[in-house]
Amino acid sequence: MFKKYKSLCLKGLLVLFCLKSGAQSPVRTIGNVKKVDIAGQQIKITAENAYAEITVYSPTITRVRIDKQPLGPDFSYAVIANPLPTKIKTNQSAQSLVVATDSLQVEITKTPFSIRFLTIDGQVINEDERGLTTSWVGDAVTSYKTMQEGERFIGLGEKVGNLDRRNEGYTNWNSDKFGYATNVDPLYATIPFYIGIHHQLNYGIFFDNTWQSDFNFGASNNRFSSFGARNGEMNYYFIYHQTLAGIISSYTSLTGRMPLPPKWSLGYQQNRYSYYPDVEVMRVAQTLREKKIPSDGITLDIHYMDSYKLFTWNKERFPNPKQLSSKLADMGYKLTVIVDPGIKVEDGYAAYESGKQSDIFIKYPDGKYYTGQVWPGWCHFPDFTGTKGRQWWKTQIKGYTDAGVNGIWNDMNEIATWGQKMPDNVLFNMEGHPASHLQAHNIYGLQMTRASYEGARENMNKRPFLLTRAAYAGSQRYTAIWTGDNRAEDDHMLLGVRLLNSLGVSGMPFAGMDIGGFTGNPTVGLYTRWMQVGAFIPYYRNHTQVNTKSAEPWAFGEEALEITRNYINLRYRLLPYLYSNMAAASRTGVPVMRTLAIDNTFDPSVYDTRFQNQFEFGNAFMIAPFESTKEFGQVYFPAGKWYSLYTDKVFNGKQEQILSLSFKTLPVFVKGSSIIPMQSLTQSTVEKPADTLYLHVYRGDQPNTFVYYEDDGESFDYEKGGYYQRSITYDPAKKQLQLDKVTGSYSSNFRYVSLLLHGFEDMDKISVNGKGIQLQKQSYSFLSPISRFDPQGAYFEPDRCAIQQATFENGNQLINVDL
Ligand code: NBV
Repeated sequence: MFKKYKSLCLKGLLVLFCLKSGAQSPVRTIGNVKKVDIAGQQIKITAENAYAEITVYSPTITRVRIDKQPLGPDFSYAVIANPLPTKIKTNQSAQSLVVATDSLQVEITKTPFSIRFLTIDGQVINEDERGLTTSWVGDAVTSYKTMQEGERFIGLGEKVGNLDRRNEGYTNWNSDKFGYATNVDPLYATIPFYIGIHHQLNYGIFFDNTWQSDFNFGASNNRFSSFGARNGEMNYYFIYHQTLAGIISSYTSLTGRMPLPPKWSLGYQQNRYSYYPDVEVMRVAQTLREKKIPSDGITLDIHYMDSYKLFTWNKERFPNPKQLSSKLADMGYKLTVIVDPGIKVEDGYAAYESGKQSDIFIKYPDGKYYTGQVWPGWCHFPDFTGTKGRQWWKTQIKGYTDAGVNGIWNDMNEIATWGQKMPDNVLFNMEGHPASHLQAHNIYGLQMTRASYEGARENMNKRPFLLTRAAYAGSQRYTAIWTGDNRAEDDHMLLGVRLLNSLGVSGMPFAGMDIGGFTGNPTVGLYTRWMQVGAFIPYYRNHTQVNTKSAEPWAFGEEALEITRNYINLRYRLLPYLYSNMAAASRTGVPVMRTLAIDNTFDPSVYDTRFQNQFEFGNAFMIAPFESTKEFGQVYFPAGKWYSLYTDKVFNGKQEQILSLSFKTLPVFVKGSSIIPMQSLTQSTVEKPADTLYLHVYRGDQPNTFVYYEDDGESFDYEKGGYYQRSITYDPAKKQLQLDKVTGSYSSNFRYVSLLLHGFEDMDKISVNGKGIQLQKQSYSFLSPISRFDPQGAYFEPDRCAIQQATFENGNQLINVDL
């Protein structure tokens, strides 16, 4: 006993001695720089305890890699860009090394190693917190950055909390969170990219590390912001740009942009867990048409399968899927089906047998397949991180596309298994560099959607629609995303808006949430408000859990149906505007649904928690969503001049207003100088609109350009120039509207342009290419009256705006309109 005590004391003394002498600190730092090699745009650094590599990717992007051992081969699932040839200047002294492009300086201090990013005129954008810099605790690596005065943080993808993430901490580990509370982290997706904002400067940091990662924006400390991972390299891209939109563009130049979605996926989608059998699907489709609710998509959830076995159809419920999809197609509908990664272990089941034969399932280190439990029972899971696994999956996807399916909805791809404790030691191919589950987990969903997208695209030969729950940075190249199993609660509607806004600044512009809420039953008020907000959400889908009440637009009474229809109608009339904006997002990465912080980055009010749910839909509309229970709402108007969508009443910018709220209308405002192309109402995107394009222009003080875009909406011809694109510029100083010459080889669907002028009451004439045209005074409404169930007259007579209208021929040539 005494002997044991004596030896324990000796051990304790030894530890104390080691810590005091600094020999054995549990934290490993980089230490002093010993050697610097400059080779073109790359600087290799050897320090006392680590190795670093600084690579200039472009004038605005610099990459930093640091590891304890010499840096290994470079590999990323997220980054698809290579460094662009960039002119750099270097300046080295005994104390430091400065690498400068024409818009950014990177300064490396040598004793000890520490990095600062500065503007060309020397303002600090971001700097390592001296004394902490980048360091390791065991294998976990973290970079610590000095918290700048007043610094705000936005982004990080699908993360709960406020728009400004200051004082919060987050973890990235894709997780299945059924009916999550509004403060739960992590959720389903990992996008380790955030934007820091301070002193009229903004920057982006993309930490490309797939292990479980942690971000700290001043949580439990008053010194630093930090990002790190449980293992792997410190590997981040630093992006500096003057505008926030420029940062998003730079980030998506690295990780890729959304391919142009098929137009039908921007229409209204009707969904539930699950519509079956086939006659029920047809009943829903027919009811939507009968009740004149414009719609484009119907989705089949897991009950279409035979005992939840993937790539099978339940023969009783869906005896002839091809016939169903073609009947739906005749009615203007596209069919989307859910796919889960788990393949049931069952002898004789075709996918199981062929998966085994092709040897594509993930395994334990001893070569035995990993088996986890999901809907069908015990399952194996394809390894999407290798060509063989993806190739196998693509051949299976063909079964769906052959059956006339247009959309693939990728669920449970975190991977979700019952128990939620998938073992760490399951192995993945990782393109020939075997990795454990710990490293592969966060990219499994990304690689699954890659295989689904490539399979669908190859087989269909037209644009497929893809939806996913789990994601990693770069997922936008293949898929849209939705925010999983939310609840039918007001807070969830507003949280959902913030999640989608955050996904938008994080490179994923095509996003949606379960409108109406997945778990529980919404009140009539909440359902209606949510459906109104949905009209301004890129992916507009109503979805609900199994065993909840019906949640189709007609399930909440006549009044809710009328109001909901009014907004779905508006959505369809806005399709030329939305489609053009989606095309812009696929060119630039800048999202359609966007936090006000994108255009008003340095205005503190947009981060105010009272106003943080307000968002823009393109740069013309501002939506102010409020809880369905509120009678009054406080709205903040950022700089500029804002028109009420319904009355054209003008609100000046940089002020707050208390507005009374109504169940029948959602507060929507239009920015002065906006240009909004619209079309006549159709019941689906398959139906051709009338041949007039309605071009709304709002008088303002600032010049504004809208890039109008049209194409066939379904093929890949646009990649070869098969589009119709023109810039439309409104210049108030010149009193001019100019429709530029068209580029691309597609012919517009619109023979005429009808100009609808808002705020131009003093005018009675315009001239189009020198020819005078009389303006017609009109009263106009974006909504329809609601009168169907009140024989005494209109139950809801929407407000109207006074506009001036004139119509002229469209075409491909330049059109000059003098106002
Ligand atoms: O496939 C059923 C559901 C689906 O409706 C939902 O949207 C997914 O998030 N799925 C999850 C499986 C489990 C639901 C409890």
